[in-house]
Formats: sequence, C-alpha cells, structure tokens
Amino acid sequence: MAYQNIEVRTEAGKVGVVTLNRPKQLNALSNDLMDELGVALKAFDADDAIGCIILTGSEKAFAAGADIGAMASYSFADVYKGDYITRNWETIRSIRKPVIAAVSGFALGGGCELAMTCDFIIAADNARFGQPEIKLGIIPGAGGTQRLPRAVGKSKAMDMTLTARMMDAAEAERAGLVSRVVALDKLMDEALGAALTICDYSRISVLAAKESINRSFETGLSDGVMFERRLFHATFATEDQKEGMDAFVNKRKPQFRHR
Ligand code: DAK
Repeated sequence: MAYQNIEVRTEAGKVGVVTLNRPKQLNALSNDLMDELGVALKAFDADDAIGCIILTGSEKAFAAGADIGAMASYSFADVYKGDYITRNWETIRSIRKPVIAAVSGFALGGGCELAMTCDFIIAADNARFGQPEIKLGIIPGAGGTQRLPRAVGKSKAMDMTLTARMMDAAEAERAGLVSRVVALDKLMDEALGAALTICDYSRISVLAAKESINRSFETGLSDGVMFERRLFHATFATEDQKEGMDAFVNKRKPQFRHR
C-alpha cells in the first residue's frame, strides 16, 4: 500500500517503525491517517520477522490531536449515528506485538490518547502531553478520561482534562505516564534499543506478558492473577522456556526460537 500520511520502515529486519507524517498539520490524526496506521500496524503484526513496533512522529509533534478542521462541522447526529471514527481508532488495541510510542513535541488530545494506547511511552525531553479538548467544547473521545487517570492518578488527570494544562516530559515521567525520558536526538536510538531488546526474547513470552499486563486494566486482582498464572504455566510448554533456563544454568546466551 502506498501511504500518504505515514511512513513505514523496518529496522534491523525485525523492528517495524511507523512515522506519522502530516507535518503541516502537526500530524493531526485524520480519518485517512488512522486508516493507514491501522493497515501498517496490522501488516507488522502479521509479519513473522517483526518482533516489536515503534510509533513515532516529528520533532515538533507526535500528534496534535484529531483533525479539528474535519470535526468542526459535525453534528451530534453525524457522530452518534456514524459511530464517529471508532472504526479506525480501535485497531491499535488489537495489535498483539508490543508497540512503543516514541514521543517528541506535542502529544495532545487524540495524540496523547494514541500514545497512551501504545504499550509504553519513551519521551524526548521536549515532549508535552495534554488533553485540551475542553477548550474546543468537547471531552476526550479515544480513552483519555480512562487511560490518563490510570497512568497519572485522578488528581493530575482531572487537572489536565479540566484546565487543559500540558504536562512536560519530566512531569510525565514523575507521574508514570512515560517510562523513560531522553534527549531529543537520542529518542529513536533509545526506542530502537528497547525494541531490539524485546525482539531477542521469546516472542511467546513477550505476547503473553503484554496480554497479562493489559488484563490488569480489565479485571479484578484475583481474576488477573489467575489469568497470569495460567499463562505462566503455559510458558512451560514452550521450547523457549527450556532454552532460557538451560542457557542460564550453563552460563550462555539463550537463542530463543519463538516456539
Ligand atoms: N487538527 C487540525 N489542524 C491542526 C491541529 C489539529 N488537531 N493542530 C494543529 N493544527 C494545524 C494548525 O491549524 C496549523 O495549521 P495552519 O494554520 O498552518 O494551516 C498548523 O497545524 C500549525 O499549528 P499552529 O500554528 O497552531 O502551531 P503552534 O506551534 O502555534 O501551536 C499547538 C501548536 C499544538 C499548541 C496548537 O496547534 C494547538 O493547540 N493545536 C490543537 C490541539 C488540540 O486541541 N488537540 C485536541 C483536538 S480534539 C475519537 C478519537 C479521537 C478524538 C476524539 C474522538 N473517537 C475514537 C471517537 C480526539 C479529539 C481531539 O484530539
């Protein structure tokens, strides 16, 4: 597929990189862009050579939100009857391989929500996160009111959502929204390093760990721990478990074969 709103490449033959590419609109997330993003993510997810995916934007903007120009004229009837853009915003949730958001510049509104839908966020020191929808007479619509409080707690989530205050990278790291902050010029190196580390582990363990952590957001503790226990037990059915433990015992580097 020829993409108009994103760029897609592979690093080291095993990391899929998707770069949002609508620079004039600060990567505003148009319908076409979200369609293309879904296609690219699904293609990497289906590609056996790929072990991890990085989603990034430009130095100035990861994404400044959904496309306000496109939304401006919609009525309640349009968005409710049409189930406004739910269709192509939910694809990322179905991706089973890890997706790392490498964020520099603005991650606002739907851009912040998109970053939060990734599995973890590595931020450049110029990153700024916010849910400024209140300034437009709307509220977050792609999970911001649900994922932000889970990430940073109720008080900061309320503050950001009700006042539209942006959070800088340092505060975002303190609050737990991002996992690491690095200098802007080191962002992609850092994200790629993390992705390659993940690629070297057993794919089965990686998928199971992601699935189990995501389950913690959907269920109570007892059910979540039981879900984890079943997946943990299942890893003992894999060749990779034998390889990983044998390698440790014999003081060598494991060679996981993802089975
Ligand atoms: N949409 C469209 N164009 C945008 C944009 C956006 N979100 N953000 C920026 N742009 C455009 C600007 O209009 C400008 O275009 P030109 O005037 O040059 O043609 C260009 O990008 C550069 O922007 P600025 O001139 O404003 O640049 P500054 O450096 O001065 O300011 C800024 C950067 C990021 C602070 C500012 O552009 C800004 O405040 N942008 C809007 C941020 C915002 O309000 N974002 C939230 C949008 S609402 C849903 C899924 C998602 C959503 C809802 C539902 N479902 C699944 C149901 C999401 C909603 C939203 O994100």
